[in-house]
Amino acid sequence: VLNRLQAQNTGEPNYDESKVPAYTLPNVLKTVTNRQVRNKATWEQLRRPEIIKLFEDNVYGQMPKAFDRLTYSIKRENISAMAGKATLKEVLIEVVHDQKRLAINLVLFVPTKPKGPVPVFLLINNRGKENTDPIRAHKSDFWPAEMVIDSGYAIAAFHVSDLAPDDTVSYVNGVLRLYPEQVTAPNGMRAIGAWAWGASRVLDYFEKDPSIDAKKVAIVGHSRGGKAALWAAAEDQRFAMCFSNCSGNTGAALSRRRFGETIRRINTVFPHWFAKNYKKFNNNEDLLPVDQHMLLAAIAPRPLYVTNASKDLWADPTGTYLSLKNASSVYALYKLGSNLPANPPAINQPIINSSLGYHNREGEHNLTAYDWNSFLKFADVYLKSR
Ligand code: GTR
Repeated sequence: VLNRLQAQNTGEPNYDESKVPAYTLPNVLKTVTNRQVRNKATWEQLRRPEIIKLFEDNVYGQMPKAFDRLTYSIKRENISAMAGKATLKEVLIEVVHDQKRLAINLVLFVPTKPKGPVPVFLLINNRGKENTDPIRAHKSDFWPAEMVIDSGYAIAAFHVSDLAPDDTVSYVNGVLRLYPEQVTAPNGMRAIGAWAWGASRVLDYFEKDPSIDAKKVAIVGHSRGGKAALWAAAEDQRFAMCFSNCSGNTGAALSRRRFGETIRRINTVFPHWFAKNYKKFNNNEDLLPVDQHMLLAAIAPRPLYVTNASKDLWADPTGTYLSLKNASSVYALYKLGSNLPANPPAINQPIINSSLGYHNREGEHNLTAYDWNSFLKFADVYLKSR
């Protein structure tokens, strides 16, 4: 205990499993009025909305649902992109609210001559814009568009800076201009919420694009983008599938373990990511009415794939797997996820045969071809065949 307190006071991250404090997770299947959830109906009508509200009020902030209108225009189309394998569309999505306008730039590749509307992978790009180069002069494994097209899926991406620049000061210069009350509210959304909000607006667009099967949209994010991907999928049940890569603290990893990154550290270094209320839980994890297994559970019964990288202890691979395992009691209400093993699989052994998929890839904190290759296998099972 002394070691943990010392660690918290000095801000040193703990990487020693023996120093993980004893903790009790909030029961995902018990309502705030202490009612045990035994079936899908009680989960969907009572407990799930409760959990979403707890995350809104205490962690990510509210998700504004209303806006005056959404329009789009195709800025550029190339029907023979990727040497004829795909059609490129650069789409300008505009959201107007209270006479203010927000532009989201979407890059979208759709396989040539599909049999019908195709499923799509949508990446929340939190890295350089060159990763999603529409011209394909720059290619990167962070968004391996050719590989996804070759597998028969469409692939799309938007950049987080369109919604909220990833900066402690200028994060307000995006969607928060349309909802200024969010900036001052203790439970107002900030950057991570804004990115998730943007993903839902892209999904609004997909619903209007006949080449896309909007019932089969997989949301993908890495690290801070992986936190936003989970929040988007939890908030917006239209997302069919979620891939959260190396999302760590306030992503897929359990906060109460205080292993690697902590709530205090994330709120200190990234004060613009989460609701103001979240700061109450700095060094105070046990008081949080949620932990991250409940966020994963809120995605049920939709297939969810979570990853870690073996050298990325900052994102707590063990705590991530435990979080997934603890979400499985909700998937079990749908008779899903029961085959998730009790213990984390060995490195480079993806779990594909469960609605709760997982791998711990060898290597560093990153989104790589290995990760995408596993995502495609998982999607082939749960998205393509349906
Ligand atoms: C780190 C941060 C993590 C994660 C990561 C990333 O600095 O502490 O929570 O978001 O950045 O986004 O790559």
